[in-house]
Amino acid sequence: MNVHAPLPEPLTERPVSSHNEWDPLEEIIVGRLEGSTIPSDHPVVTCNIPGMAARAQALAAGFRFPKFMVEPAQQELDAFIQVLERLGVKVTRPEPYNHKAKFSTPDWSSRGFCNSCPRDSMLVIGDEIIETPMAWPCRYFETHSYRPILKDYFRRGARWTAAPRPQLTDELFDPAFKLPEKGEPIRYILTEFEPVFDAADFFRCGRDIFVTRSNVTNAMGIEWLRRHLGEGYRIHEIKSRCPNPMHIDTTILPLGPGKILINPEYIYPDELPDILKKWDILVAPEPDPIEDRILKITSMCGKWLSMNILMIDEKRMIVDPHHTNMMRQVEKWGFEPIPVPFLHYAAFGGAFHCATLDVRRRGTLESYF
Ligand code: ABU
Repeated sequence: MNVHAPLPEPLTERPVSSHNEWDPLEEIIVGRLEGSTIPSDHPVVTCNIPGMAARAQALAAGFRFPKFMVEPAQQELDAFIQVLERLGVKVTRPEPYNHKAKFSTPDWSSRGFCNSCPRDSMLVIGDEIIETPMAWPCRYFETHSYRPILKDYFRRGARWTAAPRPQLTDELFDPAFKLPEKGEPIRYILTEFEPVFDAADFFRCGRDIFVTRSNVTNAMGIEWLRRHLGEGYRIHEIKSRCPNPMHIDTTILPLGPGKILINPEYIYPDELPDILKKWDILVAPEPDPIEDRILKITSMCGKWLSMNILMIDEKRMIVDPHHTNMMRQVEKWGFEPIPVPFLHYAAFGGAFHCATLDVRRRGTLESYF
């Protein structure tokens, strides 16, 4: 199969329609880097950023990301968009936005961050797009840069919801929180003061939706989504051993019906929900180490970003060519990797899955279990 062959013409007229992570991709929102600002200092931010980047973030909080970080990431982003378009996928972009502007609630003030990762702030379930109640104060107004897109989808028939806007006052954060040491039970910085969640802590397999709790998603947030979606969906919690969990898409991700990719450090197969144990469990290979000093210092992400794959359909996937172990392994499993260099984007919070939000995939709502 020619991996650059465009997808067949869309069959659906719905502006938002996506039920899983692998149906043929028709339209995707891709994030933007213009206006990116180093996140304002807060314990919920620093607890999730790796050592060196966290120290730099604390010193430079509220300043624009420097050019030497933005420019190479922008080049990679532009090339990624070209690949998607060549594959016949419609690419939709948020507005450029001044994330450096200071904003306040009655309780606190902050500057913004960026809209590099639409995967976090919006969750697509079928024809509904849900703005999520995010726990990072600097992301409080992040969806505003997507509002023109959201209004357009809404005018064309999509359902558009915003979860209850959280207060993000001190009661939400455990002041005594420390990252667990090796062997200690996993704990989280969040209390159950109010529902919060990032969309990237969930993945969708039709009527079954899977979630990991994290330092940005609490039990109340998961329960809010469960009640909101009602009886048509089942939400299953997956136990992760990640000591600083933030987002499911470097821990476990479905690659197609019956195929689940797992991070062997964070997921123990015998602890998976029973329904997932029946799927083929594909163990991600050890990530290829990143030796470049600047990339290592500036990354906001962990080494398992090699797993942050975007499925174009059940066979084709976008993978970073740096991760040769992953490229070779997915080929052995019968997939067709499409290599796109993207390592510099890690400084802005992710790779292909994080940087995108698939709003339309051709397919119907199904039960895969
Ligand atoms: N937003 C996904 C990246 C999280 C990680 O560092 O693994």
